[in-house]
Order: sequence, then C-alpha cells, then structure tokens
Amino acid sequence: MKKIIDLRSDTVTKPSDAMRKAMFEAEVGDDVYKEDPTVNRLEKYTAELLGKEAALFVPSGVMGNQICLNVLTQPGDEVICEKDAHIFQYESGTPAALSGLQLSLVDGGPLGIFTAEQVKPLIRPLSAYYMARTRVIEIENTHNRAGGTINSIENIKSIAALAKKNNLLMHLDGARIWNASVAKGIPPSQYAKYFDSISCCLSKGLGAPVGSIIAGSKDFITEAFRIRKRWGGGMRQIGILGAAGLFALQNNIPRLKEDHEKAKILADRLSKIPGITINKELVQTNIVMFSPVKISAEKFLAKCVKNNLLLGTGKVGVIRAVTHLDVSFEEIEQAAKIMEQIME
Ligand code: TLP
Repeated sequence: MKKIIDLRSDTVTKPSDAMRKAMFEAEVGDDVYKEDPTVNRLEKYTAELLGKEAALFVPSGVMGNQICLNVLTQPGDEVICEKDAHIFQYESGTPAALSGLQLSLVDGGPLGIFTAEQVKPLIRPLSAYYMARTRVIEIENTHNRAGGTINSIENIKSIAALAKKNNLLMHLDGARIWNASVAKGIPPSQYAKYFDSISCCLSKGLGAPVGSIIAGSKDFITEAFRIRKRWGGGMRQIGILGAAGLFALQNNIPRLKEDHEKAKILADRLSKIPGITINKELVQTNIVMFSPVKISAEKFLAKCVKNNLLLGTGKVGVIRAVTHLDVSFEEIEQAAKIMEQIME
C-alpha cells in the first residue's frame, strides 16, 4: 500500500521509538498532589528555558491559552488580539464561554502582525466605567493562520512597553514559539520576557503525543493550578506524558530547522505550478499557505486525498501544508509532484 503523506498539521506526528522508551521508563506519581517527579522536572526545565519562575503542564494548547487568559482577567474584561488569532478563530468561543471576556480585534494584515501604534487607540480609558476594561494584549508567535509568520522582538518590545504604560498584561500564544526561536536564532526566553503568561505546545513540531506548558510568575502558576483543576484538567500519573514532553524539549528543538527547509522547498515548487498562487514571503517557518485558482480548494483537497496526500485548510479558499518530523524531504518532493500533476 502506498504511504500517505500527511501535511494537515504538525500535530499528526507519532512518538518516536526513543521517545516511547523515555515514556516507558518514566518515574510517575500523582500529579494532583504534585508528586509526579517527571512532570515536576518537565515544569522546572520549561520554566528555566522560558526564563520564568514557574510552569504548569496542561493537556492542550487551548487549555493553556484559556487558563492564562482566565487568570489574567476578570469577567467583563477585554483582550486585544489579532483578527486571525487562534484564541479567536479556533478555540470554540472559550474566552466568552468560560471567562466572560470580549475580544478586540486588530488587523495584522497578511503577516498577522500588528503594531503598538495600532493598539494604542483600542485601549479604553479606565475612567470610562461604561466600557469594558482593557486588560490583556495577546500575541501569537508564530502566527498559525497567517502561515507561521514570526513576530520580531523589536515589535513585541514596543507593544510590551505600551502595555506597561497602560497597566495591561501580555499573553503569548507560543504554541510554535520554538519555530520562531530556531528560525531567528533567538532563545525562547528572549521572547518570553515580554509576557506575563506564555502557553507553548509540546505536541506540534516537537513531536510529543500530548501536552502544552504554561509559564509565568509563581503566583500566576499557583492560580493556574486551581483553574486547571476547576476545568477538569487535574491529572494523575502523567509522568508517562511528561517524559515525552521532556524528551521533545531536550531533543527536538534544533531539528525544526529541517522542517523550515522543507517548507521553503515546497513553497518554491508550488510557486512554479501554473494555477497556484502563493506568497513565498509568508513562508518563514513550517507552514505553507497557497490557493489553487482554477479549481476550488475543496476539489483540490479531494484530488490530493485520492493521491494519498493529506492537506489542511486555512482561511476560505486557502490550503495549508505543514511540515514536520514525520515527513521526509523525499516525501515533500513527492507531494510537490502530486500537486503538479493535479494542476496539469
Ligand atoms: N492548532 C491546530 C488547529 O487548531 C488549527 C493546528 O493544526 O495548527 N495556538 C495555536 C497557535 C495553535 O496553532 C493551536 C493548534 C493551539 C493554540 C491549540 O493547541 P491544541 O490543539 O493542543 O489545543
């Protein structure tokens, strides 16, 4: 049987043999009592990597983001974020449903990146008691729906300065902060230092089967621990999962560079196919967004499926291909060939 090339997401990766061995051998305990030694090590390791006082293992990126927002805000507060932010587009309305928050959207253009200048007029004066209270500015780095684009330290710094001046807090959806870090050669802590809370994923490009980590001050994490339990995220002998996360962080960050190379190669090949439009400038990490012009995205996707190639979708009419550790350079070549044939 022909192997399926799965580029729907970097979440589709399966734990490697070495990762499974680390999981098998993990020491475990009851994490609700904070007695799982492997998870305790994972949290300490991640907090240090991000330059924060403390960290907490959570089951998913959505839970990570949403616990952070919940802890940083009161019901009725407002969170400023980009119009294509994951917390707005893909988190089932949780800011409103679980934290009573409203979102104020900024247009970051094709790159999904907004500036301090754009945020300034959105900050509501505290004296205006009849308005929602602006409380948090959220930044997603890399930006998923824009195609894995990277927000620069300079831009983040100026937004953080504006936040500080206005007594606002900063949250980073760093599901793929590792990709930004590797692509730019900037340690994750350099990004993290501008944020009060960070959520980052172990189960995307790093290849762990499950899990995210949130990080911040000790007080922040104490409160986050309460909310995780409240939302049903208290887990028991999860050292098995923690070991996968630790393995992922210790072994799979530098190799993200390869995924970025694969994305560039794929983008280059796609740009040469008549009938496909792609903005190569947006391909900065491991996500490739493109659109077929002669046929609908749905038809194109269906034809790919018939050829054992799985792709995802982005904005309307946009197709998403994500490179990851379970897809080889050769398979990228094959994927490009399949798409060439479809467009012939
Ligand atoms: N993104 C998934 C889908 O939800 C789109 C993907 O395949 O890319 N923040 C960002 C920036 C994300 O891309 C994702 C997942 C999350 C948060 C949520 O993570 P999970 O799926 O672990 O809850």
